[in-house]
Amino acid sequence: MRTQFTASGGAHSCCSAVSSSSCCCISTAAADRRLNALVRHLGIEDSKSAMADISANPTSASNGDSVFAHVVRAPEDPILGVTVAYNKDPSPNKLNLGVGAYRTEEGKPLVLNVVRQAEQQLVNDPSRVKEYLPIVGLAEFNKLSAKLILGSDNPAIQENRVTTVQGLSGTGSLRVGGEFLARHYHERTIYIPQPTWGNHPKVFTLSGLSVKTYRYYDPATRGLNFQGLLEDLGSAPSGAIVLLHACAHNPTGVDPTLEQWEHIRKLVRSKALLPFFDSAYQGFASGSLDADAQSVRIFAADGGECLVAQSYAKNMGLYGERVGALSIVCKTADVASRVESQLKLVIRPMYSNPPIHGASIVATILKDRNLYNEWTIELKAMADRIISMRQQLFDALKTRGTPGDWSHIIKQIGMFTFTGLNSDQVAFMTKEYHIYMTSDGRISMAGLSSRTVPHLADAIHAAVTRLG
Ligand code: KET
Repeated sequence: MRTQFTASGGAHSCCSAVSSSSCCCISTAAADRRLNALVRHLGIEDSKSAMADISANPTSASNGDSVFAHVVRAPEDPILGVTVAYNKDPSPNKLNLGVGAYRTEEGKPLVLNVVRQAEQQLVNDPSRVKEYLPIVGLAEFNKLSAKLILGSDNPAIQENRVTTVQGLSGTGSLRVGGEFLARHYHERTIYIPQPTWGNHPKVFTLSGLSVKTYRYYDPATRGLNFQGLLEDLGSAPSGAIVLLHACAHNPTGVDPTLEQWEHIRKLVRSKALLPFFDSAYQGFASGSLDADAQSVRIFAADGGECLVAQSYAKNMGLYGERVGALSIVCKTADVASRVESQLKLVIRPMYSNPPIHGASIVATILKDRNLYNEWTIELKAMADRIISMRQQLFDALKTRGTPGDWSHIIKQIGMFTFTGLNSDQVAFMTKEYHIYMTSDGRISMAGLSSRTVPHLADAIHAAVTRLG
């Protein structure tokens, strides 16, 4: 059958190069004829009244208001909202130390050279297509991601006991893991550190888990509250899920030592708790991908089960590409394949299947020895720049004689310093110095440069001396 839309003839002479369906000069009369033909085709007798019915009642509440009139304005996100406020500030001296996003010494976002090279390879390859990926994502990317975090010689990988699915960066991977656990794991409580990344409680609550906290940080020492952590996990119900930051704990910058990790592992295993690692900063804590994966690897090496959510936002600078992975280490290959089949049922109605570009960049880098080596060098340079910012800020505060012990700035690791500044001091620094940071006193060291350190040190000094 011919379609109704081509019934009235060929292209007009004015636009013979285009097909009749996209002709630029179809008259209103011709369009009406086609519409009428469609209405006849659909069996609607009186096209005018049918059309009148369609247009007479625009959707609205019974009083004529918007059906959404009752919707209250939500507050901005505590982290991403800092960038919203920063963007509105016209001051030339403004400084965004809110979101954890790497900046160069010039204060500019950085696209890694290896990422540019990988993208170039991808565009130059004419065999690449834009088909849907499978529900679990790019197979090669998944395999390489599991190896990156668990170690390429990890027996669990060799025994096919690990199932990995591509996720929408770290957040999406945590969410898929959370929803899988809520559906298929017997214990619905997840213990998260106090404090933790602000999105954790929301992600896990909306996944269907019940969120509790364990002590982690001691404000008095600005270090780990190891005793509190052991007590709280020790009194968690057997089987409870435990969220652990793989390295570079956000927001505190305080990690357990390897010895303490070993202690935690024994406790977790003896109580049959289920570890769920959030690895958003592999390579950012020490500059070494292997050193930063030690916590996860000691768990993955003991034969027990665990989950790991990985993000490539920070360590490959792929923030907006939303590339991540969720791995579940299982007891047997058979369990792993059944777990994977259920992960697909979580993913399919959520976003169907993940995007192809970012995962292809990561796979291109991870599988090529030269690109991989270059990546480790660029990653180390980012980590080193952050470490040097710590030293510079510490020195600047010492020079100013700012009251207090600021040694935690150089002791903490990763992207953030948990300064100990309170919300009033933060508000003062934003108002008077146009420095933007989260209200808990966390600053992103990656957003700082040699040029901006004096400005930040002046602001901290003023905040501490005036509002101390
Ligand atoms: N886990 C942790 C611990 C984390 O800090 C972040 C991001 C994520 C997961 C998720 O990152 P993703 O971009 O989904 O891979 N943290 C920074 C950005 C944010 O809040 O979204 C931050 O704390 O600034």
